[in-house]
Amino acid sequence: MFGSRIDSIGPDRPGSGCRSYAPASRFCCLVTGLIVAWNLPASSLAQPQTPSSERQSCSTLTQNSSPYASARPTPAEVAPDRPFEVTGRYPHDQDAFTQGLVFYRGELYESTGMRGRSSVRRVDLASGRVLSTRRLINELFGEGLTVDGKNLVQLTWQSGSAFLYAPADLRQTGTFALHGEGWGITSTDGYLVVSDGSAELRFLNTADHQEARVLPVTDHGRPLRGLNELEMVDGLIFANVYPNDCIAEIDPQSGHVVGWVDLRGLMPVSGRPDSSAVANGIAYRADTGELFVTGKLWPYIYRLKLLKTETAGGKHVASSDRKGRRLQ
Ligand SMILES: [Ca+2]
Repeated sequence: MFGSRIDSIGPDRPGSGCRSYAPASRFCCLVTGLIVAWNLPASSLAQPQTPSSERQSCSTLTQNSSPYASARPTPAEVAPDRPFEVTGRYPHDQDAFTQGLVFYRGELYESTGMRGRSSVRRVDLASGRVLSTRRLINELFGEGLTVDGKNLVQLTWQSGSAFLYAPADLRQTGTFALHGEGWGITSTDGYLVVSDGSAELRFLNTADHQEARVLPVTDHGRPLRGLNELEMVDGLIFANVYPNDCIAEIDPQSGHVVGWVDLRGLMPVSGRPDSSAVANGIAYRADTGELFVTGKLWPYIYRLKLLKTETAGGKHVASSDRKGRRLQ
């Protein structure tokens, strides 16, 4: 079982199925709320579906899917992968074309897309049950979701509008005009941060939704296109990069990619309904330091513990810090 694929893990009891992707020889399993860790040979944790020697880094993969392919990163230019452990797996509505995922006061909220199927919803993490939902009109395509301090804020794709909702009952409380396309959104320090699939993030003042600044995002000097669903994680902007299962860690001041969370192998391609079912959905619980990720039409939400890293021999490896809260 330890060396098997994630889809061979047992039934969907919350928190019962777990394994590690960290390169630091560690496997964690949550059993009745108690985490027990064993040190296992690194070979037993190997997860990639292709040999590591043939596996492209997220830096290379995302650049290869852009017009900048000729400027392919050299090994020295590849931002490091963030080691992590998978500490839980939860059922997720497989009809949900996930575009946004966020926690607010311990409750999980999700935005779904596709015309005629778009919604904002409150979800029970443990069971995957949709507790309440607000559907968008058929003409609208739901996109990213965040909280501005008291309201949920949901983007739409190409209709030039965003909506505010009361978290308690998903009652619409407002709307505002959105310039250009809406893809992902998160919030930080008085700003809403919006992506539109380009290599730029726009910071909007939370109070009046006016654009305050534009942040070009680069990976070793190369524009990183396809920025999608967003989440603030310990001062960094995490971004799903469409259409890959890679999360970029972005410095909000410089726009530089400082690391990657490589989700390839988390959800087997064979278990996806079609090619649109890519990783998209990041929600962070700052109180526990846990990251929750999913994808469009994925049957699961995964709980990850990010590991603190140290540099050893030029490579980033997981340290013994079990809190996983602080990113370096
Ligand atoms: Ca998010």
